[in-house]
Amino acid sequence: MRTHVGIVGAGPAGLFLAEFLRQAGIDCVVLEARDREYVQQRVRAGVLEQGSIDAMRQLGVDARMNELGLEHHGFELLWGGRRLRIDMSELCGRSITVYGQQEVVKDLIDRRLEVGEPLLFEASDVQLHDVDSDAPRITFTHDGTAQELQCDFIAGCDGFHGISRPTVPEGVLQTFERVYPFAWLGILAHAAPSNEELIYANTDRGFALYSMRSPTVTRLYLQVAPDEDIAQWSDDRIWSELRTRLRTDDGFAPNEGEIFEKGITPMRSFVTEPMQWGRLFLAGDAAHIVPPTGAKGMNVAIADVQNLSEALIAHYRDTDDAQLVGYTERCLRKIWRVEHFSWFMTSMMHRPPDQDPFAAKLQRSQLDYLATSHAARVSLAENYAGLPRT
Ligand code: RFL
Ligand code: PHB
Repeated sequence: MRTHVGIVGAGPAGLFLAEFLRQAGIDCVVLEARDREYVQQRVRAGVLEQGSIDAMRQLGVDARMNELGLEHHGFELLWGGRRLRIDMSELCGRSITVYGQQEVVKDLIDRRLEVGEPLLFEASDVQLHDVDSDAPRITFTHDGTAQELQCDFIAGCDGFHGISRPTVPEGVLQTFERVYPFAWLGILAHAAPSNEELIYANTDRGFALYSMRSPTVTRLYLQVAPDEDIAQWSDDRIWSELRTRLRTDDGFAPNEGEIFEKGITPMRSFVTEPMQWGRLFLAGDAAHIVPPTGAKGMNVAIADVQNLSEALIAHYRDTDDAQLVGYTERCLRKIWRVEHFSWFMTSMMHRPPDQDPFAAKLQRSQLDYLATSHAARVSLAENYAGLPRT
């Protein structure tokens, strides 16, 4: 088999890239380790920033998002029993849309299969070869048959635990990392949201996040220990902890209902530089991770592949490789802004187990500053709503 671009991974990065390239007349083959059902059911992100909405619209895969997505003009911070609303539309003229990552993934998979372009699920033993030559190859097994895909370029869109990044020889990549001393326990519940917007809560018992997926489904998170045993969290215990952490002086309480999904997510900041080696280009979680407090991971994955598709289009259409050469530099401008913002939101809202009184006072001062300073709120709003690619 031969193609222009071999794409490893059918998460948001791989699927967006495939559709951007297809619409520009560039062939690609997408190889995905998991089955279709698994990929479409995997519960993850929920917040799309404007650039990601625009990408869905540009590709014409926005029909269900327009119907089911929930546009939010603001979000709330909660501490000391009081809520502060950050009015993004007023502060920076932008909004976000709550639309589950698995819906985005489903829309893109549907499109790819509708147009009959190759997307191979359950591709096993995927390996990259001759990546630093002009003729890179991917070998894999599909339907019990060993296969080889010859490509011009390979896009490593296979997430943090994929095989693309480890293919790069030692010494080429530099990594930057922070691991946080806490994790998130996330649930989905059949309960109508009792607040229209997201609430990020900083409490003595740790962080909590109130979010939603639809008019009948609430998404909630609790800060827990990194090695937390989920078996210790009965539904009753989860609701009781959520009630306590999300309590406000004005009487807000989450509606409760049947919990139908439960999981624990570790928290990490991670960047690898450069994001390319030879003819391999890394994109999305394969190259960088942010803690989910800023709601940025999927958005920055989409921004990466917008950059990569523009670079590949310039290569094929104009025989101009300047953008391919500059891919890492362009991506990293947005990534480091997002890394800083995600670290900042995480640090401001969580209670590390070893927090000393000095750190607690700084945290409180930062929150009070937001309550009293328009400039501080503008900065928070524009980062949360997402800064444009440059
Ligand atoms: P993905 O989604 O991990 O997709 C990678 C794909 O590659 C496949 N794969 C392989 N395929 C072939 N061969 C191999 N050897 C392979 N190894 C792996 C995998 O099966 C998978 O299908 O990476 P991608 O595309 O870069 O997308 C990144 C996003 O998924 C991620 O950043 C976000 O989910 C992060 N995130 C959030 N991002 C946001 O923008 N807004 C949010 O509100 C938000 N909330 C979250 C989040 C992530 C969370 N978790 C669970 C990590 C909330 C949570 C709880
Ligand atoms: C979600 O709804 O899953 C969600 C929302 C905001 C975040 C992270 C996750 O910061």
